[in-house]
Amino acid sequence: MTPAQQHTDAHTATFVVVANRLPVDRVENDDGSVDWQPSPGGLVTAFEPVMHSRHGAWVGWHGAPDEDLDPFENDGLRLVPITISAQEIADYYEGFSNATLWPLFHDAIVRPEFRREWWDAYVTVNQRFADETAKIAAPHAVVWVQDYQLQLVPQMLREKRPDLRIGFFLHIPFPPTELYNQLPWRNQILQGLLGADLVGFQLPGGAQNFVRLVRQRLHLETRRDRIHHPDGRQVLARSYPIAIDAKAFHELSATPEAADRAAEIRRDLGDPNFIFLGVDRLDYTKGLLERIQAFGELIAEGEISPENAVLVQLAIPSRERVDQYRQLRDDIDRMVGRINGDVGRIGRPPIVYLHTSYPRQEMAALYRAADIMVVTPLRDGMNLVAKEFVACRQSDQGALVLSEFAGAAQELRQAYLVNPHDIDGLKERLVEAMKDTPRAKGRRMRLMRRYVVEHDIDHWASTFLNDLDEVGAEAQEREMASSGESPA
Ligand code: ADQ
Repeated sequence: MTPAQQHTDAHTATFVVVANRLPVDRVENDDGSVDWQPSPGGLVTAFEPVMHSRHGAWVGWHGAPDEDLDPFENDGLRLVPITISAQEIADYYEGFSNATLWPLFHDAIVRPEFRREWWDAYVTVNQRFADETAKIAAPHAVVWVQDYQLQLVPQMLREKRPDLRIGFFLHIPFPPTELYNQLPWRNQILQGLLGADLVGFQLPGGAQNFVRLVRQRLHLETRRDRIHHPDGRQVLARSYPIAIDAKAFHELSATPEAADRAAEIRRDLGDPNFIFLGVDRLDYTKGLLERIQAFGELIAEGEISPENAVLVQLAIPSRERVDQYRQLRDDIDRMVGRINGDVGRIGRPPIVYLHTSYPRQEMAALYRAADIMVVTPLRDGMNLVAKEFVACRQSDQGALVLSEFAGAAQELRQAYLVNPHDIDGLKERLVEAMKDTPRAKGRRMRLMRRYVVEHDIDHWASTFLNDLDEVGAEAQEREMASSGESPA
């Protein structure tokens, strides 16, 4: 790093987002030069307005192991890359984050593995994120730490920089106490989170689980959503259900190009009466096998005819070096192959399975083309796909079949709610969503469309940041009162 960079990078960012990944992906041009492109579906849309208006910086890993990169600017965003070694990726990311915390926080659908060397790497990498953030944050800056990979950062950062206003948001569910208590490092994670002034969760239940654990395990005094920290601070634990840029999605799906593409997709699928659609990261939490099984049984029993219905399932490849994910991919391949094979006719298969990632425009066209969106996670913090589908509707038609175990079910109450563990119940709901009258569907969709537009991503980010400012102002008042000064 040059001395000039050191000077500009030191203590100047008044707003900092800290996340495992930077919001960009590296692309190599034909001439060998390197460019950075915004990652698809990233969180950056939520932060863009504040990032620009508040001199923002983003701290995160750039995606390549063992590589030191200097901070750089991209598209007006200041990006601060964190170096992570290949061994740390295996232990901190694939290990502790994705084979310990991810399954534990998702109802232990898959058995979480507890390994001491993974924990050690988690501590080391969290400390590195905290150290780098401490170097660039301006005095009294607002720092917003994201997600389960970085739960120790708030406390580590506060130790170095008590002047900062620290927020934390957990994108996945916060588990019930009975499950959480399996974690050998349960107290350390709670203490890590308590370094924040405001700890945000997707749902009120998650916030309540956290407060209860803090009381039971750390014996701190709590009152509703407020925790009295022994260092004199008050920490707030509240829910902020995450949202999408509903207007942008709607506009993308409303273009003539999207209309043409949606019509083309329909034609290519053989003009069925019903297009069922599933869109997921390939993850065992998403209930893909349950959904495919239910659809397959309906086909086998003749409840759904492959002549007039098709299930299009997109699965974006994910965490392919973690064993359970490889296993799931094989299981899905086998199940889809069996169902399509059993239909035993020449022509179009009842399930079109695409194991790839698509650009946003294509996603918007698919959402527009779909008649019945099927979202069946066994547990999900929120699930943005459900909201994206609703935002892309051009009229009040179409149906959303949604798992009760997705955070989104607490907001999209008018969806066809379902328990995905109950395959018969799921089959009934799929048929109901298909056979309901346009009027009944319209009533449901109208309310959900209104909700998704009114509660968009700007609303989410500004509610969180306003609350964080408020906690900050309260803390300042308390400090002044205790030092005998009167507030300005
Ligand atoms: P995820 O588990 O990744 O997020 P989700 O909320 O559904 O789950 O977001 C997935 C995103 O990926 C969506 O924006 C979707 O459009 C996109 N996507 C999925 N398949 C795709 C494909 N084949 N091609 C292109 N894009 C695809 C975590 C939590 C969620 C929580 C979010 C945000 O697990 O519960 O909603 O964070 O907080």
